[in-house]
Amino acid sequence: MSSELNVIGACPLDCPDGCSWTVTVKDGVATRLRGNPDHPYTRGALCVKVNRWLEHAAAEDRILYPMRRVGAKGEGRFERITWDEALDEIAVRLRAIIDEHGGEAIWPYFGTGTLGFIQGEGSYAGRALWNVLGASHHDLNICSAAGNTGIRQAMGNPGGLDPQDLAHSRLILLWGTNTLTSGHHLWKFIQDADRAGAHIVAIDPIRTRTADRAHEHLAPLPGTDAALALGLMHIVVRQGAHDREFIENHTEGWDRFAERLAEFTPARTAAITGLPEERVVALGERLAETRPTAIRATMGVQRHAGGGAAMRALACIPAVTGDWRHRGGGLSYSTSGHFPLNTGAVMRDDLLERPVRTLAMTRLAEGLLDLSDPPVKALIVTAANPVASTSDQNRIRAGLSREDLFTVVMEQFPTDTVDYADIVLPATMQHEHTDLNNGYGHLYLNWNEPAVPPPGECLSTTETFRRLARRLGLTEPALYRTDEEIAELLLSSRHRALEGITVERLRKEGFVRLSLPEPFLPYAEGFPTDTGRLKFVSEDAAARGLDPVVGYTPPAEALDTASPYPFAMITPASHTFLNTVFGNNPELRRRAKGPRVMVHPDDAAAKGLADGQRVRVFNARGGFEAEVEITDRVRPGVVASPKGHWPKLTGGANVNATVDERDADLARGPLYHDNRVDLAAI
Ligand SMILES: Nc1nc2c(c(=O)[nH]1)N[C@H]1C(S)=C(S)[C@@H](COP(=O)(O)OP(=O)(O)OC[C@H]3O[C@@H](n4cnc5c(=O)[nH]c(N)nc54)[C@H](O)[C@@H]3O)O[C@H]1N2
Ligand SMILES: Nc1nc2c(c(=O)[nH]1)N[C@H]1C(S)=C(S)[C@@H](COP(=O)(O)OP(=O)(O)OC[C@H]3O[C@@H](n4cnc5c(=O)[nH]c(N)nc54)[C@H](O)[C@@H]3O)O[C@H]1N2
Ligand code: SF4
Ligand SMILES: [Mo]
Repeated sequence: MSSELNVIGACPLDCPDGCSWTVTVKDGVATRLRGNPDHPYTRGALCVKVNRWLEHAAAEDRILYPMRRVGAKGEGRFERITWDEALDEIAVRLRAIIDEHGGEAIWPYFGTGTLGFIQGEGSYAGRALWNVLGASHHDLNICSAAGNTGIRQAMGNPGGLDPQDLAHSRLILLWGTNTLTSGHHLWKFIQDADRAGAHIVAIDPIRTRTADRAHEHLAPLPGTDAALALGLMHIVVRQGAHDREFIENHTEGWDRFAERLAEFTPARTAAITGLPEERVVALGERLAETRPTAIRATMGVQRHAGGGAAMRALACIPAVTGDWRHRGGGLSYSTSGHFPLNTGAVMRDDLLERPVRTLAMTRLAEGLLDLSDPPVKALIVTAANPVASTSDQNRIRAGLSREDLFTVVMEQFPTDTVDYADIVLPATMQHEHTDLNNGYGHLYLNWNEPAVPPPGECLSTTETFRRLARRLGLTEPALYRTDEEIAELLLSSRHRALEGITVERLRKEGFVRLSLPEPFLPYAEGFPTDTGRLKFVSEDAAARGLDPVVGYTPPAEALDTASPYPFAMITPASHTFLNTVFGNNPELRRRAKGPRVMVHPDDAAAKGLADGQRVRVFNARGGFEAEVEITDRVRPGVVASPKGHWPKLTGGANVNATVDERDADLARGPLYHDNRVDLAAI
C-alpha cells in the first residue's frame, strides 16, 4: 500500500524571508516541496531558486561519501573512504596540531549555507566542541555585521519594525535593497501599502527590478548614503517637521547632531551623492510631510568603507521624524535582534579553558597567509564556500594551497572550496535533518522536521561533531546533546518573546510568531540602549576612534577617481542563486546566462565594447571573465556583476577575485560594493 504524508520544514538559506515549507513524502521518497500556505509570511510561495530544491538534492554531483584528497590541493581529485577512516584521520591530525601549536591553530570556519539554530549559523553549530579544544573563535561577520553594529550604536537593538507592518506605511524607502530578488515575500506587504496610496522610493545606484516597480528611483553614487540620510534630515529640520517631543523624551545628543545636520545642505548633499539637488529636496520634503515612513534597508548600503556609519545615519532618521510612534514607521534591517534564543547555552563559551583569539570570516586570506602566534594549521569549513564567496580570491587560493594546512570541508556539493580539502565530509540538506529556523525579515520561528533519510552516508553537522567528539575521546556531556535537547535549550531563555513557545508546539504547528504585542511598536516608548534613549552621539563609536556624531565616511575605492581603474563595481545578489548555493544547478545557471557585467552605454562606447562581448573584468588583485550587458540601469562610471557564480564552472574565477580584503568602519565588514575595476576585451 502506498503512503503519502506532508512534513513541515523551513528554508535554511541566508535569506530574510525564512520560508516555511511542506515536503510531500510518498513511499519514503520526497516528491514535492512547496511553500506553506498557512505561514503568514511565506503565503504558499517559495522562490525561483528553492522551487528546485528537491531536484538539487538529487543532483548527480551531490557529495554522498567521505573522501580523501589524492591530487594536489585545488585539483579536486579524491578517493572514497569510510567515516571511520575520515574521523580517525581528523582526530589524529587535530591532536597533533593542538600538541604542537595549541588549540588556537584550529580555525572552525562557519558560513551562511544554513542559518539553522541547530545545524547552522544560528548558534555556530559545533562551537561547544571547538571550545573544549580551545580553538580560535570565528566571527561570522561577512553578511550584515557592519550594519548591525552601526544601528546598534544608535538604537541598542537593530531588530527594528515588523516588516509586515510596511503594509501600513505611507512612504517606503527601499534603501540599498533589491526586494524582488533578495527577499521577495516582503513585496506583498509593500503592495498593500501601494494600494492604500503609499509612495515607494528605491535608493540604489542600480535601477534594479525593484526600482522598476517603485514610484521613484534615486541612484546615488555608491557609498554616499550617510550623506543622503543627513541631507534628508537637514530638510526635515528645515521644514520644522522634526518630532520635538520624541527627540526630547527618547533620544540624547540632539544638539550636537543638529549641528552636524546643518552642515548637510541640499547643495552639499547633492554634490556628494551625485543626485540632482531638487530630487534631494523633494524627497526630504516628502519625508518631512509623511507619517508613517518606513525605511527598509538590507545589506547593500553597508558593504562600503563607511557602511557601518551609513546604517547608523539611517537609524537616526525615524528618531528625528518620530516615526517609531506609528505602526508602519521606523527602520527595518534585520529582525534577528528580536529573537532572544538562548544560543549561549548551546555555544558554551564557558567551556574554554582560557580566552582565545577571534578570527574574522572576512579576513581568510590574511588568516591563512599572514598569521603567526600560532599560524592557522587546521581549517574546518562548515556550510561555507569561501573560495567563491570571500574577498581576495587569489590570496585565499594561495592560503588554501599551503601544504602544511590541514583542511576539512563539510559539504553537499563539490565546490571550489572542496577542491582544497584534505578530507571531505558529506553533509545532509535541510529536508534530511532536524532544525529550528527563523527569518531575519519576519518574526516567526519555523520548525524543520526531517522528511526523508539522508542519501548515501551524509550526516548532519551536529551528528558529525558528536562523532568527532567521541573519536577524540572527549567526555564533556554538552558535546553529546541530541538535536531535540539543543532545540529545548535554545527556547529556554526566560524572555517574554518566547513565552509559550515549546518544541512540542513548534512541531505541531510548524511555525509560531514570537510572543510580541500586535501591532509591535518596538521603540515607541524608548530604545534598548543603556540609557533607554537613541544615541545621536555614540560613546561606542568614540571608543573605536570613530566620529561619535555620525557623519559621512567616503568609500575606500568606489569614488577614487585617481585610481588607474575607471569603474566602481557593485556585486549584488543574483536573482537565480543564493550566494553560491545553486551555482551548480544547470537550469538556474542557464537562467543566469553566465557571469555578466552591466556597463552604461557611454562607458561601453568609450571602451569600444559591444553588447554580448566577452571581457576580462580586472584590477591589480585579479580578474574574471564576463559578458558585457550594455544598459542604462547603471550610472556612467559604475559597473555591476552579480555574486554567486562558481569559479570552476565559469572560467576559473569570479567577482571576488577583484574584491579587496579590507575592513569596513565597523565589525570588519567586507567591502563587496566598494572596488574599482577595468574592462578589457578578450
Ligand atoms: N536571489 C538571491 N537572494 C538573496 C541572496 C542571493 O545571493 N540571491 N543573498 C542573500 C543574502 S546572503 C543577503 S545578505 C541578502 C543580500 O541582499 P541585499 O541586502 O539586497 O544586498 P545586495 O544585493 O548586496 O545589495 C542590495 C542593493 O544595494 C545596492 N547598493 C550597492 N551599493 C550601494 C550603495 O552604496 N548605496 C545604496 N543605496 N545601494 C547600494 C545594490 O545595487 C543592490 O541592488 O539577500 C539574500 N537573498
Ligand atoms: N562579491 C560578493 N561576494 C559576496 C557577497 C556580495 O554581496 N558580493 N555577499 C556575501 C554574503 S552576504 C554572504 S552571507 C556570503 C556567503 O558566503 P558563504 O557563507 O561562503 O556561503 P555560500 O557561498 O552560499 O556557501 C555556503 C555553502 O554551504 C553549503 N551548505 C548549505 N547547507 C549546508 C549544511 O547544512 N551543511 C553543510 N555542511 N554545508 C551546507 C552549500 O552547499 C554551499 O556550498 O557571501 C558573501 N560574498
Ligand atoms: S531562499 Fe528565501 S524566498 Fe527562497 S524559499 Fe528560501 S527563504 Fe523563501
Ligand atoms: Mo548574506
